[in-house]
Amino acid sequence: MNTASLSLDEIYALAHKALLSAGASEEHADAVADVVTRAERDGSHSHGLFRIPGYVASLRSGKVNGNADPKLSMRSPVVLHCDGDLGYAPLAHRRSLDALAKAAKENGVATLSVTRTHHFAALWPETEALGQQGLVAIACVSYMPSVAPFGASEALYGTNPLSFAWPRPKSPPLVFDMATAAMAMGDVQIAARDGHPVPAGTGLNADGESTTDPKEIIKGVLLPFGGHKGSHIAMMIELLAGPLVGETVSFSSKERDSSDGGPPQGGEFILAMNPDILSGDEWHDQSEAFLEKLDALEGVRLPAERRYRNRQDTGPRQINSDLLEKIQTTLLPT
Ligand code: NDP
Ligand code: PYC
Repeated sequence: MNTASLSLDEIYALAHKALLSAGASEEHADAVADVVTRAERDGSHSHGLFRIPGYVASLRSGKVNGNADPKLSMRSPVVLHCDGDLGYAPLAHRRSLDALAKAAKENGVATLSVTRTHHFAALWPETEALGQQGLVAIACVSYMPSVAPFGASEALYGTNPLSFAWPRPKSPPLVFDMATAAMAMGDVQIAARDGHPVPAGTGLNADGESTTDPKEIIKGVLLPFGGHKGSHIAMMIELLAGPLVGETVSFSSKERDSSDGGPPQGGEFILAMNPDILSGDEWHDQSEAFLEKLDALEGVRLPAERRYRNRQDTGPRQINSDLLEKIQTTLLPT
């Protein structure tokens, strides 16, 4: 794979310019470019610049409102709702997460439902931000049918990621963020682009047969991780990020979608919990002892450790040359 070296500032500038020139407002371009840059910084390549062509396509098609004005409202002291106004999720997060944190800190537990939004990013930016404020957080979104429920060979579930954050007194929060598909679609697409096979069990071809060829999986279906157990977690996310928040499940999101290659309209469910209220202020003694024991086990590494380590390197990042050329030649003003 040919790559080019870009500083984090250059990555931000490229994303920001492409979004602005496709019609995003300054606020949206900044919020999305920030999330894209942080993904590249942390090594979350499938949700960094790789997503810019999809973001631009959905602005150009008019599906996403580049001038969306997300509005936060309180349905109760602990139930917050953000109407995304058909824009991208990162600006809705900027306008809602501090209020969610405040409600959870005061009341012990609070939820944020985000509706009429388009989520095309990793989920750790939202859970990590809540973890940094001393809260336990869970977030999930659905997508478009790409994953066959356990036992089926037809897609119904999205790749439906789930992220969890746990605050730590002396270190950054413990965070995991994972698709409930055996592999995120973005990583399957990157493997197809780079000509790499994917592990057996990732998906099926269009005839319902197991394959390690990512191009065949893109024409067929992904499988859930962990057989029936992962399948049920994907089902739960369909319900939490759809009907519970007042949005659609993946299946209906696709029916409404214009197939422009960008993210579908959908919802997000975020739960924040204050362990000081739920447990009392001794909670971290036990959790720290547990996490230290876990971390000390031979062969174990804690989730987010890789990202946090990557983050310490403030130098340039290697970006796929074809992707860079595509953004520079077709998505920027001439
Ligand atoms: P990975 O399988 O790469 O990683 C999942 C989690 O496990 C991460 O927290 C990761 O931490 C951790 N992890 C990975 N390898 C190990 C290991 N060997 N030991 C311990 N922990 C490990 O993620 P996915 O490919 O499933 O998902 C990638 C991204 O795609 C996510 O950020 C997700 O939010 C995003 N996504 C977004 C969607 C959307 O609709 N917006 C849809 C689907 C996915 P670490 O990061 O430190 O490696
Ligand atoms: O990688 O599966 C994925 C994905 C879907 C939407 C955003 N990322």
